[in-house]
Amino acid sequence: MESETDIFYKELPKVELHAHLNGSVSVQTIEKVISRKPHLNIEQNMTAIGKGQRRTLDECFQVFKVIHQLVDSEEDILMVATDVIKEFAADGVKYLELRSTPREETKTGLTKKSYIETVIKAIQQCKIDGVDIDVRFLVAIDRRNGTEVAMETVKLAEEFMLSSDGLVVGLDLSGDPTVGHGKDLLPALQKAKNCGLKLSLHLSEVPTQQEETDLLLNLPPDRIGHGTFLHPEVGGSQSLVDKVRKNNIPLELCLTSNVKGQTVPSYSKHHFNYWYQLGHPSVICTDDKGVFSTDLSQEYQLAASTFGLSHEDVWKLSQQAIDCIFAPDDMIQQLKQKWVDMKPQVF
Ligand code: 6MZ
Repeated sequence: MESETDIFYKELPKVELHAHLNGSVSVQTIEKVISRKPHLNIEQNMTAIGKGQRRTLDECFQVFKVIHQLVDSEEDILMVATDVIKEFAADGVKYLELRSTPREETKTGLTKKSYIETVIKAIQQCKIDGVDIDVRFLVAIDRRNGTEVAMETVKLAEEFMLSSDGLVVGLDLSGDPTVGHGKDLLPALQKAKNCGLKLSLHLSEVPTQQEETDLLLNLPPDRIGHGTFLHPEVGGSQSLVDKVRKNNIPLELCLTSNVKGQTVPSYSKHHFNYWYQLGHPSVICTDDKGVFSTDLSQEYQLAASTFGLSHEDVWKLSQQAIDCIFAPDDMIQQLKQKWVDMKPQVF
């Protein structure tokens, strides 16, 4: 049975800004995909990390490879994206920025272009079906694919930004942080910024990225994913923190992802506290709700119980996330009105 507290977090209107499409696939949807492809011999427990379990970050990246094997056609992507959007809506998310790395698969005829088109189709279909959520899309660059692919991805993202009725709003840089170097991707990221794409970059997800982070912060990005090792207490530096603060760059913070992926030793040691205490814009996100077996309500609840936030504090936190979205001002105003309309009389 759901307690009153659970209900508060479910009903809390929320903004989700850091969600990788293939990491967000639920058990139910994975089972549907598996049943279509029994020959792959993939079982559901190979695609998710359950309660209390931990993996190395490297093992997490192996999980994505399994999911990519399963989700490899337009039909799969349409189903997965539609289900993910509906699940976020059912969890009380009112605005979602979904991100995904376009892939091509010769055997199914999937191309990078049709990949993006299919995600857009899912977003449009959910709107037509009256699902209570606004969704935007960030095209992702997987850092391991290097300079040329990054440049191609930016070109595609730019094309879609101009042709998707405002649904494609930005670019994400993600992928295994121990592979590749941001300096090789800098020209592509600069080009993206110059053509008006918003940038959300995974920065300092592991401790060895100081130099890369320093370089990429000069762009500067519009938001930072994780930023786990930015601050001096964990081997970062005051100058990195100062750069982030000077440009007021919001952080996307994913508690369970970092704990299960073992880049953070426990919830209570999560860097949410550091940035929250500074009053720096910090947005609670899920990262990969399917792989890490979580949802956004649960992430807010965990942040609150770990760091002693009141319901009113939590409300403010979810409301402040609106200012960090990549969609233009009219969407910001609509969301702000929604929060006013939904605000409880008492907390
Ligand atoms: C970095 C991550 C990630 O793009 O196929 N991804 N990149 N750090 C993380 N922390 C755990 N979680 C997910 O979704 C899966 C892809 O998202 C990125 C990886 O590139 C992964 O392959 P899409 O929809």
